[in-house]
Order: sequence, then C-alpha cells, then structure tokens
Amino acid sequence: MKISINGNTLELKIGDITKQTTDAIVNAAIGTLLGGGGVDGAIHRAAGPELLEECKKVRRDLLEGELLATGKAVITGGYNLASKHVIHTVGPVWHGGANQEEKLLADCYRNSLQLAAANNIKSISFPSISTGVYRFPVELASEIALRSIREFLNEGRFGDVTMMLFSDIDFGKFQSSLEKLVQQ
Ligand code: AR6
Repeated sequence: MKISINGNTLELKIGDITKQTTDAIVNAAIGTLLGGGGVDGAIHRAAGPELLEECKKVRRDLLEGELLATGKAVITGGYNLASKHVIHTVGPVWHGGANQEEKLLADCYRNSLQLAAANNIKSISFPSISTGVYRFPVELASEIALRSIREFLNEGRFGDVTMMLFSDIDFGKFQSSLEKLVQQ
C-alpha cells in the first residue's frame, strides 16, 4: 500500500529491512548503541563490525559516554548494507502507556526524519519501532508511527518513506491504521 503526501510517498511493505536499498534504514536500537537482538542484531550482522566501531565512537564523542536517550536519533554509515546510512533511534519500553510511551515513540519517527533530512537523505525505511522486545502494542504503535510520518511529510518536500513490516500480521495492522488515517 502506497500513498502520496504533499509530493512525498509513504509505503507499507513486508520484508527484511537489511535488504532495503533506500538511502537510509532506521535501527530500533538500544541506548548503549552496542547492538542487541531483533532488528538491531540483524542490522549489525548485515552491516559488519565497522558499524559497531562507529557506534562506539558516536557514544564516546557525540554522546560523551551517555546513553542515547529514548526518542532521540543518531546517524552512522551503512558499511556492508545497500543503504548508505543507518539512523539509530531508541524506542520506549511499553509499561502500560502512562510513562509518555506515545510521545516518545512519535519522537523516534520525527527525530529520525529530521536527522535524515539534515543529511540530504531522500528515502528511508523504518522498522516497527518498540513493538518487539519493547512490547509496545502494534495497533497503537502503527497509528502513532503513521501519524508522525504524515505530519512530518506535510511540512515539506522530503522524498520516500517506507514502513518495512516483518510479518503479515503487522502489515495488516499498519494497513488498517493507514486506511483509517487517509479517511480522516
Ligand atoms: N527487518 C524488519 N523488521 C524486523 C527485522 C528485520 N530484519 N527483524 C525484526 N524486525 P525489535 P524493539 C521487527 O525487538 O521492540 C533489541 O534487542 C520485529 O518483528 O527489534 O524496539 C535492541 O537492541 C518487530 O516488529 O525492537 C533493543 O534492546 C520490530 O522489528 C530492543 O531490542 C521491532 O522489534 C528494541 O526493541
């Protein structure tokens, strides 16, 4: 499913984000930037060890040793990936919804897109941030993700945004949310 927003596109796809050829892919990272399971592990494996080296450097130099805060984003190279860049963002852990989870998830999408635009990136693929290990409910996450992306694309020319879903079930949930959003 693909829609046009203010001269930009937003597309939902099913598949492996590490195979995407967009200018950038987004990683659902951990604050240490040291890699982990899920999509983070898959991206580090496909990109190769140089990605971890650059992540350590970003943590040391840009973040002055601190964790990457939830909702924030940083950029690295893509190394062995087809994508030239990886944008790492840390999604919120779902604790029931009373801990700013919705706002923080929206921040992940907005900050990643802003960082992409600042780096002249014209196409980007997102995984479904926080809906794996961090247990954010997919229905709600899909509404937040799509609303944030649409809001950003409505502000100006960016290019092409893909949501790369990893299962038919997630794809179906994002599709329903997108259908609802375009009817509003
Ligand atoms: N391509 C696209 N989506 C994928 C892929 C892939 N190759 N692999 C998994 N997914 P998760 P989170 C989907 O758990 O919830 C890590 O250990 C997956 O099915 O990767 O934000 C980090 O280091 C799910 O729909 O990320 C953090 O500690 C979505 O990606 C923590 O997990 C996100 O699931 C982050 O948890």
